[in-house]
Amino acid sequence: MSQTAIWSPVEGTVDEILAEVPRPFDAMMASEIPAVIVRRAFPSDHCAALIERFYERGLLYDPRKVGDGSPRRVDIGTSLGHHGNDPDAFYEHSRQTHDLFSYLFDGYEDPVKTLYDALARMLPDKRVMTARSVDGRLYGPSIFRTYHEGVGHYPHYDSVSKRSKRYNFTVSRFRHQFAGVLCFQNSEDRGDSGEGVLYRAQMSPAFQRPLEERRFREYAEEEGIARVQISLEPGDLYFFYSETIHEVPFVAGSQPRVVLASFIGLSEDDPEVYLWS
Ligand SMILES: O=C(O)CCC(=O)C(=O)O
Ligand SMILES: [Fe+2]
Repeated sequence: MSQTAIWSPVEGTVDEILAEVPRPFDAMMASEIPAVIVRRAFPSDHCAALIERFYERGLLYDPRKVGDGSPRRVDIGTSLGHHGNDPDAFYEHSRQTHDLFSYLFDGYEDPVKTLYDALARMLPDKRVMTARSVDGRLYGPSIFRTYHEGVGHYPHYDSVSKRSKRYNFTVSRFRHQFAGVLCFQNSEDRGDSGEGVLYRAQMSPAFQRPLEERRFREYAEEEGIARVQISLEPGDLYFFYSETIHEVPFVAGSQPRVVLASFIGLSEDDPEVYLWS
């Protein structure tokens, strides 16, 4: 595929996406496109019903009303980033997540399966599976993240091998890292807040300073780096190369943003693709 004049995501059903870009993950890796968006991948009424269930079961709550009231992200699932320093605790936490997810979606479609199935269809020559340790212990398959007011991500990139350097985890074997994000609920202020932004900038040492100084947004503007905001409705699923700089502008307003997200490890010459959170 040649350089596109405008850097914009390819979107539609999986079939429509594949008709336009037969190898979407190669196209994202080459920065030809920022992302693919599978529209209506999951029923939006199931999103709303599951969120209600999460609140009823105490899995979701407003962090401003508990403890010291400071805003933070509320997760349902296991995060390697949070638990990776203690591998045994990480695998035990993951085991509990698999247990929870085995009944949490009862009566509705399984959104984790939606994410995995869409990915498998776009990578037909790979075996898509939950990441596992050498001795077969599973990582968390995916994670629900809830961003209340004042919560987001400054511009950053994600790479277990290149940034976190967790070489004691099997996922560090992959040369490339992607992310899949399924929107469950948007924040109410859709202006700039709470919707992912991708920059046409793959991680390079030149970006280290502006990233650390948290002025990458201004830097990108000065340097004329293209950026695109990914607008999603509940049930829409997007995939992007997470070694590309991206951010989630901080949520404004009282309704939190809720997504289901997995990381994806992939190498050109590896028949397996691992997902984790
Ligand atoms: O929630 C998003 O849209 C992106 C979050 C993020 O930074 C990631 O999944 O790496
Ligand atoms: Fe990220």
